[in-house]
Amino acid sequence: MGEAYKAWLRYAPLHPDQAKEYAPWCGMIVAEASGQSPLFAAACEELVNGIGSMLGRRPEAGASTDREHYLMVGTGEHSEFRGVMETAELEAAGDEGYVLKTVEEPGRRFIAIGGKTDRSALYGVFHFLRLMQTGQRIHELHAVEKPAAKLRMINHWDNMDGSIERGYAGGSIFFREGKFIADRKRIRDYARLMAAVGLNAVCINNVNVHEVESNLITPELLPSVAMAADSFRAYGIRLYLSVNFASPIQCGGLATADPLDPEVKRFWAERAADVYRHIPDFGGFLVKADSEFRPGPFTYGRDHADGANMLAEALQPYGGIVIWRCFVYDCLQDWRDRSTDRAKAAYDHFRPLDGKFSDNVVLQIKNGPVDFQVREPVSPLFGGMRQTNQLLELQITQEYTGQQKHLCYLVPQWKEVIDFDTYAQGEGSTVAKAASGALNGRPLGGFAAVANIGDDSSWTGHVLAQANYYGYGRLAWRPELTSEQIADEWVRLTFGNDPAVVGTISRMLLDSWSIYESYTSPLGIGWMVNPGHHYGPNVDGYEYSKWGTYHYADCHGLGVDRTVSTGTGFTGQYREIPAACYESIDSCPDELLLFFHHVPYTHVLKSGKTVIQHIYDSHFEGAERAAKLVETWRGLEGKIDGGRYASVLSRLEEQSKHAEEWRDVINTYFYRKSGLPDAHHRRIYP
Ligand code: GCV
Repeated sequence: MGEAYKAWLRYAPLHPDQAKEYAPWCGMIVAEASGQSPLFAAACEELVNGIGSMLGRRPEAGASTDREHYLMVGTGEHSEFRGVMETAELEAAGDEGYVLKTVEEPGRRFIAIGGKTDRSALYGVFHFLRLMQTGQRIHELHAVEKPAAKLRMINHWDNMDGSIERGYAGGSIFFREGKFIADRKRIRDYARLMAAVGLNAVCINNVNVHEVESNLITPELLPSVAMAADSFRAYGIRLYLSVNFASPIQCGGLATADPLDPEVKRFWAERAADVYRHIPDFGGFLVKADSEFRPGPFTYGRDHADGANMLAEALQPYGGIVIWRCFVYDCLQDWRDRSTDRAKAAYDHFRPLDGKFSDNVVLQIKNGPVDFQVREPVSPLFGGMRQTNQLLELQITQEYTGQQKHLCYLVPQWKEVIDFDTYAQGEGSTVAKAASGALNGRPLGGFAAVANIGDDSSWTGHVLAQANYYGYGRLAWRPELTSEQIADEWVRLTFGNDPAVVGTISRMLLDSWSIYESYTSPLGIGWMVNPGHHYGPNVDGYEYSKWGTYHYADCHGLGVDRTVSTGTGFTGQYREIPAACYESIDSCPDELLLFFHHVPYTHVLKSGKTVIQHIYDSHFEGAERAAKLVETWRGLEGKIDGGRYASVLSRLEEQSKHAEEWRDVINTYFYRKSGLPDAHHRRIYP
């Protein structure tokens, strides 16, 4: 495996000056814990290997009396470690957080890493190694870190035939040809990458659970699921499964899946007992129900609370949870019917059920109300639920954002989502707080994201798409990190600390969402993609379809009127302040104008341009900026290894060509519709 495989755990040899600074601290490791737990052992192994690789010399294991200078890794249980840490610090860090502390006492100088639990030690070690890799000082450390949310989860949309729904980096790392892949080395390597960014939960199969995968909860497949769970457990990650709501029929031989039927309840109770016999720390079930042809409680005249609570009851004795998706809408809509609005669906379905879900149910809400478009407003459901556990669902895999052929660093998009103020409980009621549970004092909550991982040797196909996975993990741990901080950190870990490399790649990442948006998706309109695979431009691809995703362009203008006064009423799902902002064409931000309003092409934006001129300008500029990415990358030749350089270059070249296609298709389409010329007389094909 090449450099790309190591991702953010390369531990490349450090510059000699840097190495000289760190070396005195890193000659010996004192372990202040039983050392028996696999998690603690993984932490120590990581520290030894990481330091060995960066400094060229592996630290020895020793006792605190052996030397004056050392690293101490420990847990709160151990008296020597506890003596170093203050109780308040350990409590502040909690069960997953950790403390990093440089201690200088007469006769001994050391850095203590760890916290209350073995998991704290593991996360602390990854943090410490990150400091070394990114060239930071370790002499005066005093950091207390705690994750923002309990659940920091990854959803894989992998099928057992080895394919991945919306996967752009090869086949599944779990399954091939209907079976689990026997060699689990790759899963272990993957779990390590996950733990390094603080992720603690993984669902390994697609939310669209097909026939074979329905059997993952049966005795036939549970031993294999248990082996996968073992690999993840070694890095503190709990395994979850997506389940088919119709399993009682599919694999239980029952005639119904009605959640209130006693036989159905018995079926799920038995399955839960069996799952926990094989995997005592199993996380729980992830469910897509009554959505895109998946079965659900509606078939039996029941609601989502009936469905979710029935599964929750089955898992409750074992501490398991149900993650129930809110991506529920009518996918057989009639495009002629302009009163139905897909954006309203999740709120309409779930808001009335607030307070009716069991405590071990978490609702998983997509970041946008429609789907994972390039630009959408935040789902109003985050401001609407007060008595329900919530999980923010993001999409790392780039279904609508260039499919890992185009560069699109998504962290800035996610930041806008998590920093969005719902005003649910006055100013400062951000999505980050709602999702983590902090806003409403909920017992559970957090973040989930659809993986962009496959069996490609780079994990993500586009090497720079690793930044999205990395960034998601870091945000789920610490939502207040900035896009810039995360980009800088990721580039240093992945490509080293050469300032020219760090500056160039960080800039490319930070500009990339705006570049992609400018040639694909003006002013929040979205969906102008080829149906089915969703790659490449097709302005009317979904315009007359049943999926509820329209732009309503005609010869006068375009956009969807979602106002309360004249449109679908969607803006009314937000709390007063955001609702008023989106309702008025004057206050609605330009970048979301066409999501909320239908306007003439001659409407003047806050930028001073007309809508049509904005469309032309952004598409010309977007294609130019995509071409510049290629040139910028070429400037890095020789500064990074040849393999990764060439692989990224070829994708940027494809992106640049494809951006021209986007530019010409969109510009021509709107020129033909509007008949309005480009003020700058650039080439638009008539
Ligand atoms: C897993 C979109 C995608 C589907 C996906 C669905 C979902 O519609 O195109 O592939 O299905 O979202 O999130 O359930």
